[in-house]
Amino acid sequence: MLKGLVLSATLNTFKVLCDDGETRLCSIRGKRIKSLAGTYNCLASGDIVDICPTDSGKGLVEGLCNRRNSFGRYNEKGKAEQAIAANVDQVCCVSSPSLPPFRPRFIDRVAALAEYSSLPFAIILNKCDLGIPEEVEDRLAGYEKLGYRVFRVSAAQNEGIDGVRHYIKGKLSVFAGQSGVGKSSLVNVLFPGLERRTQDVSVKYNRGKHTTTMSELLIGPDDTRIIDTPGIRRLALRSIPADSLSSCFPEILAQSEFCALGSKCSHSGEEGCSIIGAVESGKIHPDRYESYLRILSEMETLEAWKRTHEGSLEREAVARKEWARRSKSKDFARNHDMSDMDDGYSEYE
Ligand SMILES: Nc1nc2c(ncn2[C@@H]2O[C@H](COP(=O)(O)OP(=O)(O)O)[C@@H](O)[C@H]2O)c(=O)[nH]1
Ligand SMILES: [Mg+2]
Repeated sequence: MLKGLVLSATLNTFKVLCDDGETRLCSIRGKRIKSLAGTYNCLASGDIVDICPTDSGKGLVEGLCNRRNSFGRYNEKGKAEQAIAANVDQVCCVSSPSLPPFRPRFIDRVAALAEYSSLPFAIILNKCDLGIPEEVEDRLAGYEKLGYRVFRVSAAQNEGIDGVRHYIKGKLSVFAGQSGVGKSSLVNVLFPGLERRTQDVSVKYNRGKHTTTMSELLIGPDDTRIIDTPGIRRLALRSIPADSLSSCFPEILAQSEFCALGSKCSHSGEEGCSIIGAVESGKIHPDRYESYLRILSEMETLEAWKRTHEGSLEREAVARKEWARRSKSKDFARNHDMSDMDDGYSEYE
């Protein structure tokens, strides 16, 4: 049995660097790993696994070592938590000042996820050769004030790269960001010789196309490792409980100790809550607060949906079972036209 590091993962094939130095294409023995039941993809780049080598260049995953942490999102299509990276040391959100446009709300979500896993967070603003508009500089200054590192770079012109190189040296960093911001281009300048595929930003939609279709862990000099991720368009934060969200915004967390309403306060407009005052006095950036409120209301909508539908989903399951049982009986089928029974369930999705 060998230990191995998962470099990339699709639903059922995993590229694993084993500790004998060989990279093997592996599948999972028995098709599933118990501890990950219910998640969208079972293994993620960065996972440490036990491998039993089989044919040359192939192997079977026998087990998964406990994750130190994982970075991921809720996959709307698969309707389950999806780990994009595991066991990372830090999270870097790659952004661009334009092409695709700067999206601070997206950055706020990535930052909140990093905070939730207690991981250091940094912003790499790529494409600085395109110029940095003043409002983007303002926002970046805000992030720096929060203690987040901000790197202004250009992968195309090889500018500002040394700072990033130093920051990621000897660590495992996940590069998250919208598609087209230049994550793969950055990996290419940081790890020359790798030649990751990059692709022109789709001009029509002014947002990137997806070139990188799965996360991939890449290894450079000095034990520096990067997980290059596919462009993320939507980042649903369902893994964070609603009442932990305020602690994922350091400036809200810092002010919440002054909130007269105590730890039960959701800081979303309760009378007597001191957070609004902190927004008004400039201690909390109004736009960060807006991000907080949006994520919170998303979470609360979901919670409310769950509460109102819990009963009806159970009833629905019972009804469906009963329907299946009865429809097996021929008489029943003959007496019932089934053509309009197709899809009364989709409204719950
Ligand atoms: N102007 C400019 N374009 C860049 C820079 N870095 C990457 N690009 C371009 O942006 C597009 C998307 O890059 P890519 O690395 O595939 O982005 P990814 O989807 O985030 O991996 C490509 O056409 C790159 O040539 C940069 O620093 N400046
Ligand atoms: Mg890419």
